[in-house]
Amino acid sequence: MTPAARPLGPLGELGRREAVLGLLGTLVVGGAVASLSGCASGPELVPSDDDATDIGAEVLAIDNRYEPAEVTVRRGQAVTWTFAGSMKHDVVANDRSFVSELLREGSYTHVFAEAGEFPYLCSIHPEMVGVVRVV
Ligand SMILES: [Cu+2]
Repeated sequence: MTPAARPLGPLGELGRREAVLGLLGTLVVGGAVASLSGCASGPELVPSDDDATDIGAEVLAIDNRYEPAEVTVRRGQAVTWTFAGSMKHDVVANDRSFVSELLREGSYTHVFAEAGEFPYLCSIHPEMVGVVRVV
């Protein structure tokens, strides 16, 4: 029995953890909290541009693919994804510039203001991938 060692052991451990947290806390905790909440609730949603009128391409999100998987639109045009099939899907841009809810029906529209190539996927079916090319 070492009465002094028992309380000091865990306290010493705690002290070390606190020291590490103290050093890294400001750098790490914010990012960790952000990624944890991102994990719990999915990526932060980008509202659908439902009032867009210049729809350059329409994509069907159906089990388990985007049809067509590649579309090209002009800068300023929108892409509308329509959800169908038996499972929920979403569209999540790799750069998070557009992120829909998980939907079984309905649609999601995003206006592309910048030229470029915007790959995306379904957050729960990583094999579902597509790309929007904006020219
Ligand atoms: Cu999916």
